[in-house]
Amino acid sequence: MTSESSPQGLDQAGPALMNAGNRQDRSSSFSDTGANLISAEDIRRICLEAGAYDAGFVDINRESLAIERKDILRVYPRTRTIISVIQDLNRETIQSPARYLSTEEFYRSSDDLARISRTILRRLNQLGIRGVAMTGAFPMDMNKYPGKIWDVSHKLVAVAAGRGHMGINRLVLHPKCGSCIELNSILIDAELDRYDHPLAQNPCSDCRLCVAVCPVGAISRDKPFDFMACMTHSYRDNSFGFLDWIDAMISSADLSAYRSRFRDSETASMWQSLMYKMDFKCGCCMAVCPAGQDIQAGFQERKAGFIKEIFRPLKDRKEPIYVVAGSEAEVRARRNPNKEIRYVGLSPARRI
Ligand code: B12
Ligand code: SF4
Ligand code: SF4
Repeated sequence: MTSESSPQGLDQAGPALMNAGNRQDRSSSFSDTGANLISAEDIRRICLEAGAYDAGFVDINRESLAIERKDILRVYPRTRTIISVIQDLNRETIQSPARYLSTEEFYRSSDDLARISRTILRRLNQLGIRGVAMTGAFPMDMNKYPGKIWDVSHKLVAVAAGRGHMGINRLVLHPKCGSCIELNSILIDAELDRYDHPLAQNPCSDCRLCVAVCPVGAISRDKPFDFMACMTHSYRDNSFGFLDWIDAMISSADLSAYRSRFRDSETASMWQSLMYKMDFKCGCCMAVCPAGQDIQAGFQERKAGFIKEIFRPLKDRKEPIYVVAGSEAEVRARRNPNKEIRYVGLSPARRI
């Protein structure tokens, strides 16, 4: 037997689940009477035993998930509960000016989170609970590109499940480990005896370091998040940049015209992204955020040191910044002499 088919800890969790024995036949006659409620505490224990840093639960009818409900039910029509699964990241790696290490931390943690989510689901399967584990980010539904290619917004689920609140940087800030988390959601067919609710307090301290560090001005306290500015830069090697790359290859008259749009280091970066996984060009709004108990006390005591050691090396990092010509992002990026403007030259027909 594999460890998945005989999960560790199942025998401890099993007897404690209310009416768990009845649930084995539930799939053949699914009509939710609400009679067989599952213990949220037991499911939480299964999540933590599987390696999750934290987990919370939301019912499918929650008002704050109204805009997600149709997509959630399309993915899994029997969804009754959504489990928000949280994985913490190693903060020091996320903060390093060696951004390729930060990229690696994202991906290794995503892999862990995917494995943890599947382990949780297989344990629940053993108890007669069925469901679907989402992906943390990619792959998504590219038939919907350039629209809403994701089906479940893990941020909205995590907030509804009381795992944190969105800060000014638009990331979910966990009360303990702040912004340095990745999220996933598991859709299950069971109703629980208790659900979680949004936290009373937002861990965001309004320090605005995220606003100051963003090289393209995507984050502001009062304006909506500039999705395009962030995506054009940080996701240079993603779908949007990839289309630009194909454009450049097809429409350049010769090699020097191509190299004016993609110099060798940029072609090499695209190669690396295709070979390994997409290189994030930024993520600085996560790196500089001092929210969360693990970091907030130390930050308050030695703010100047934090600015010098963490904020300045990222803010002053010499690097290319990718913008659409004439955008507000270009204006913002030009204010920092350490940044070199590089245009993403998508033809107007391709711009979102
Ligand atoms: C699309 C997407 C992007 C897009 C758009 C980002 C965005 N803000 O939506 C782009 C490509 C720009 C992006 C970039 C990044 N992303 Co991203 N992305 C996603 C994805 C696929 C969906 C995000 C989503 O739900 N958007 C919906 C929009 C509408 O949400 P929103 O802008 O926050 O607005 C809603 C609410 O926030 C609220 N709202 C709006 N404004 C404000 C303002 C305040 C102050 C508050 C409180 C609320 C609020 O109302 C809006 C409507 O409901 C998720 C994975 C997933 N399936 O959930 C990952 C995800 C959100 N990304 C993540 C990460 C880590 C990143 C990057 C750091 C990656 C990087 N290294 O560059 C950057 C950070 C950018 C940022 N500061 O948000 C993590 C976030 C983890 C966390 N701690 O929250 C996720 C959850 C992936 C994961 N599995 O962990 N991302
Ligand atoms: S990832 Fe970078 S570009 Fe995107 S919002 Fe954060 S700081 Fe700005
Ligand atoms: S950096 Fe400061 S303002 Fe931005 S989200 Fe974090 S705590 Fe809030």
